[in-house]
Amino acid sequence: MPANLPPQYFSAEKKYREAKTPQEKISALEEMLTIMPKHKGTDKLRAALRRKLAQFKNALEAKRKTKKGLSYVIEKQGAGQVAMVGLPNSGKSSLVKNLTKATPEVADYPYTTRIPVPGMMDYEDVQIQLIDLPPLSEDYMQPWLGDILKRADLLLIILDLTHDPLNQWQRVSKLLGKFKITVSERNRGAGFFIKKAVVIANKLDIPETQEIFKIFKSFWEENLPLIPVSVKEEKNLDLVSKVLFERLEVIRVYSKAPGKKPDLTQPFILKKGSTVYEFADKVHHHIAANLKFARIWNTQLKGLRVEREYVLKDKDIVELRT
Ligand SMILES: Nc1nc2c(ncn2[C@@H]2O[C@H](COP(=O)(O)OP(=O)(O)OP(=O)(O)O)[C@@H](O)[C@H]2O)c(=O)[nH]1
Ligand SMILES: [Mg+2]
Repeated sequence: MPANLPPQYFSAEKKYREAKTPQEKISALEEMLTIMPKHKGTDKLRAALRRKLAQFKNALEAKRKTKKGLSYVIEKQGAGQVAMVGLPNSGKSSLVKNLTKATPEVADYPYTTRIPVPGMMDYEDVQIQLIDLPPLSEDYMQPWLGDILKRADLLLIILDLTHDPLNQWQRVSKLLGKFKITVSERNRGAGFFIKKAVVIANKLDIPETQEIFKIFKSFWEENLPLIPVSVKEEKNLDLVSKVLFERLEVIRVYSKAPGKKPDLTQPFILKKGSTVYEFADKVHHHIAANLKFARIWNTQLKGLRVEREYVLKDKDIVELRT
């Protein structure tokens, strides 16, 4: 299909060729992309230009980072923060778009996502924060990406079943290694950040990917959850939410005032293994300081009296007595 480019495009292209600094290159490339009509005939060219643009922006950002230490800090919200990790085009943005109200750009060319986009995913009566991120890649990676990944509670690694998933897994592991991050028990070098992870294999709706997944799974040696999904057809996405919640290793605890019904609308979120005392401290440090005992309700217990060291479980209802 012909590209049918307007004359303004060629003058922008001339600017690009004559540009000397990265800033000039970036603005010329952006101009070319704006002028270029969007249709099938220009898809390849647009992708190539975006790739160039990414390269220049990345170089510029790397420079800025060494000067000013540019980075993004995404404030944690909800039951935990989960960072999207994957090679270009694996479906990171599609997933965040599907599971949250956020609207990151989704496109069939690589390097679409340039900045972090957080969104909240509903899971039962809590919300989990997902952060869409630019891809991992051997060509160029945002220098601030490693900091966000290290700060997240959990990584969601997205592989694309249409492009040799085993090879992608190896590349992702190696690229995480560049930030001194590992998710594998089998690969724990000194000084590495060990992160929890869930792995999903996407695009299960495409023919033959079911067989590819079976083979991939037979080679899978990691002690990590591995879930085949189709974001497009919303296959297995409920399971992804459930496994993310489980891997965050948090519990929900509901408070109950003496003589009143429990408040089941807004659970407190605590780390797995938290005690009655830690719950009290989260409600109010004053209550923790004066805590005498507590009563617990759940599917088995009906108001059992427990001491402050008692370890709570997910969905416990707790009455704190001071
Ligand atoms: N068939 C199919 N296509 C999918 C699925 N999920 C995503 N895609 C397509 O894959 C392409 C890339 O999707 P994105 O969500 O933009 O991928 P990304 O990982 O965010 O890509 P970058 O931001 O470039 O790293 C788009 O054309 C999507 O429509 C899926 O489950 N099935
Ligand atoms: Mg994206």
